[in-house]
Amino acid sequence: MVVKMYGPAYGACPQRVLACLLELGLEFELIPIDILSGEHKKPDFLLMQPFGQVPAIEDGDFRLFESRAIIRYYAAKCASNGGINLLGNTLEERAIVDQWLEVEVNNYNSLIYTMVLQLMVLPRMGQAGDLKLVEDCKGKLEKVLDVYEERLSKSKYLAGERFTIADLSHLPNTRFLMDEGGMDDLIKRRKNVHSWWMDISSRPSWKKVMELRN
Ligand SMILES: N[C@@H](CCC(=O)N[C@@H](CS)C(=O)NCC(=O)O)C(=O)O
Repeated sequence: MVVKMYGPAYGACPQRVLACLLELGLEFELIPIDILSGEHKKPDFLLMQPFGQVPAIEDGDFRLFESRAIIRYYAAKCASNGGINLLGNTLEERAIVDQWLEVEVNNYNSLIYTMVLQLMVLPRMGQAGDLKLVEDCKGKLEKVLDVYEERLSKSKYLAGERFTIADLSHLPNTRFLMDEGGMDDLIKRRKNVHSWWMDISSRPSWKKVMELRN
């Protein structure tokens, strides 16, 4: 069954799902949703994602939204079928993956989401972003990244020695810091975080996501 993946390939949350599908070698059809024209708020799409956000997937009769729920689902499905394992093998290994996925949502994404809103989204809507708030988030992100630096001095990837969905989930927002956000110094000043970024962003799956974006 070909997975239908709804969302623009330039969106951070759709990119998380695309990276996962590509990493797992799953066949999919990308169905572009034009968020700039408000297609994600139209009744047809609200049947897929009642909050009017991207991404959402359709896999036969099965529908799912929330990018991290989608990557957890496909990672678990593939691992249980004996395919590529982007989770741990034991309950404890999987719990560590979950722990870092939660850190990504609560400690990392929450700050970067605010910065993207202030620096990119509001100006595009003709409103001035709050640069003081951006500086505040940047200061908090320094502390979060200090924790990452320490963690990555002890293991190659966040959840251990193997690449997992915990690392994968960080790709879209870290790319924002490195490219559009002009905050690459936050990553480059930290040796272990920088090596980790160079490693995970050079995976063929992520390179393909970057190609799809264009
Ligand atoms: N927690 C959701 C967040 C989805 C989300 O914020 N998507 C953004 C694009 S990355 C979106 O749809 N923005 C348009 C809007 O919220 O109206 C997920 O991970 O899927």
